[in-house]
Amino acid sequence: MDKSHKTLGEFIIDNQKHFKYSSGELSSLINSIRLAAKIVNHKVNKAGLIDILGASGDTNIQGEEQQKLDIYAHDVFMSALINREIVCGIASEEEDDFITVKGKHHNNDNKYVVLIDPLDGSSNIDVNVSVGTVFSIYRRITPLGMPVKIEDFLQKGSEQVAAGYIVYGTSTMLVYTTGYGVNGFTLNPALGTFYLSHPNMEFPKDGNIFSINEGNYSHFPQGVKDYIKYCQAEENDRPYSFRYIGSMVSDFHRNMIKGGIYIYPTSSKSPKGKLRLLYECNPIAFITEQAGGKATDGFNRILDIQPTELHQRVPFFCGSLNMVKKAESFMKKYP
Ligand code: P6P
Repeated sequence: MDKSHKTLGEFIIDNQKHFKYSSGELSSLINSIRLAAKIVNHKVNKAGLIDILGASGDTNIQGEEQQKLDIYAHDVFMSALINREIVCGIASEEEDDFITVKGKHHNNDNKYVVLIDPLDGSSNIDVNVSVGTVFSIYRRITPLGMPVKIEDFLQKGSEQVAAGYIVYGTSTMLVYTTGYGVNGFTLNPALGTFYLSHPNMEFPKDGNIFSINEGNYSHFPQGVKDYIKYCQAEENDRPYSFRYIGSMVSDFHRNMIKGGIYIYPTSSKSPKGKLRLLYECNPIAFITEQAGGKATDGFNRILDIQPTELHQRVPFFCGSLNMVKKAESFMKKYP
């Protein structure tokens, strides 16, 4: 099986020409993420056997209880990214502010910033449900040689040069785009090698899976309530299925393969939504559009939103083109 599949390393080399800016730096950056993914995967896969389950006793800037594996994953990705002379700054869900990386010559001449959710869905770790890492890569916009600034991180999602996720599921996959389509790589744990298993991934234009936490139904905007009722209506020519894992990366990955829509709307409990624009919605939206899907906040394209703060939240409607359009048609009735 593995003989017929290109490795991630070979794929990166073959597609080097696509990285319009990079003389290999972006390739090296993807390689550092590959390494970190293997290390985190190794820990995630044996979480029940070592003292890495449960809460760390700390909370992040969102006031959310940090899991031990959250912090472990954060530390692994930080060291993998910092050790390569490519990144000048990193923003992480687990850090209040961004991290400046001066480089080994302390001259701030690295070109890329990375924004990352080291372990999304981490509340699922203790119950053995899949979790994920999401990352987003930009070129800095402030002058080389100067310390990175907040505006390097607050760029629109349309400016991303690469984005991807790792899903630590029944198998571990790394899925990413550099703006030339979406490709998925599956880890062979015996060899420690990622193989190209899902070339040129495409979001089905239609689907019948909707992913939303219906427990919050009474708190949803009326447009979302109407869309849910539409999906559940008897007269539907195609019965919908409700699938919600509680781990956005896993729900998204399944929907991209089978067709579907993931919605995390505003609610009275989450007035701006729950998902973070910079290191969850933007990278997933980039991948979505590259695969032919659609990602909005219910009204506006996610990649066009001008960020104003590092950890800002937005409502998120993401998935098959025609399903998102349908959901938006209900939202538009209640602007
Ligand atoms: P709720 C995980 O914390 C996450 O950010 C997403 O991965 C997931 O889809 C969502 O939150 C789950 O949130 O409020 O439905 O439990």
